[in-house]
Amino acid sequence: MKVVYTPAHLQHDPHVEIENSSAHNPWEHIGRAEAIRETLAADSRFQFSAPTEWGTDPIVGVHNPGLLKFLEEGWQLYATKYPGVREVTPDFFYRPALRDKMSEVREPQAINGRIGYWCFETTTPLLEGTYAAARGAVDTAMTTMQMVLDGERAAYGLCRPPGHHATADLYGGYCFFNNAAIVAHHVARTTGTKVTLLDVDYHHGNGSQQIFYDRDDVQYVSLHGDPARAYPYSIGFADETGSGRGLGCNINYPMPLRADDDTYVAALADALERISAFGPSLLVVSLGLDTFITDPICDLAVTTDGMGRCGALVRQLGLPTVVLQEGGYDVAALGANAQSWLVGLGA
Ligand code: Q9C
Ligand code: ZN
Repeated sequence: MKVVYTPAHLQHDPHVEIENSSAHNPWEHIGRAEAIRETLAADSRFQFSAPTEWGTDPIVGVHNPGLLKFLEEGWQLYATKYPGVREVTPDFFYRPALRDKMSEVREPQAINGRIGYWCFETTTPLLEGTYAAARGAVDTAMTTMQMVLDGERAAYGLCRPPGHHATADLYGGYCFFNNAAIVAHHVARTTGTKVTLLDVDYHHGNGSQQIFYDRDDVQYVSLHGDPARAYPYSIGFADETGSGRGLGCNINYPMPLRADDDTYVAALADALERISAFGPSLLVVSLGLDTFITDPICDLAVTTDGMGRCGALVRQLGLPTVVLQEGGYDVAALGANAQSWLVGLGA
């Protein structure tokens, strides 16, 4: 199987994550992608290549150009105002209710206001190299997509930073640009065919759901920790089925605490029936490996063997498949889990 990887991700090297009211070592760090790269590079079933450059057009296909502009210039503006800063996190969040009963929300001018306008939470620091890394992840996703459009049955993009929490207008949840949504949108728009985005990350892909919620050309299907207990808390419930033309094209499977291989595979089998019924020409997979039994920040119980069963089930769909890396935080197990899932898919 072809794998797309770029060292550009090394430029997004956070040292601090503000989570659960504590500042600690980040769960999302460069070692994650390096661990996966090392395992796959040692396995002759995987062939690596570097991404080509796609520019910003695919990004503004799904994202507000204002978000792109902020991510490009925000760190520098902040560091000019606060010299010596390494990692930038909002101290103010622009919530629309602040202007309830007043005129429309507009982007603030001051840098502290701007960052709180484009970012929705505190665990996603913006660094000097973040923009270049996030652009590299989009290029990785788009290059993986092109391999599949050119005839590969499946290919894997080792994207970092991940993408599925980024909405059209907002970054957060370790995500800056929504790599998978950018690919799904690009394929649907340029080929005029239907696309399914299957999200198996532990966390609900709130960004992907938001981007496609009112569309009938991209189906979004997600298995994730029940938002009643799990991040992002406010979205990902089973009764969120889409709006307007998109009604019925959004399908959520909130999973119970400690769901094991059999429970997970049964839900995935149901999801794959819904995908077949939709009739897409291509599948994009948001591959989170944080459903793993010993993931340090999640609470499902999928094993390495279970990851392989999931890949094998997805293979049975018989669709051209673009697999893009999302989360996964048990670094010692990430390589084996990615390998198991991709070998199941048919590496
Ligand atoms: N107290 C991805 O897996 N932290 N993002 C949760 C819980 C953020 C996960 C806070 C988790 C984001 C791509
Ligand atoms: Zn996740």
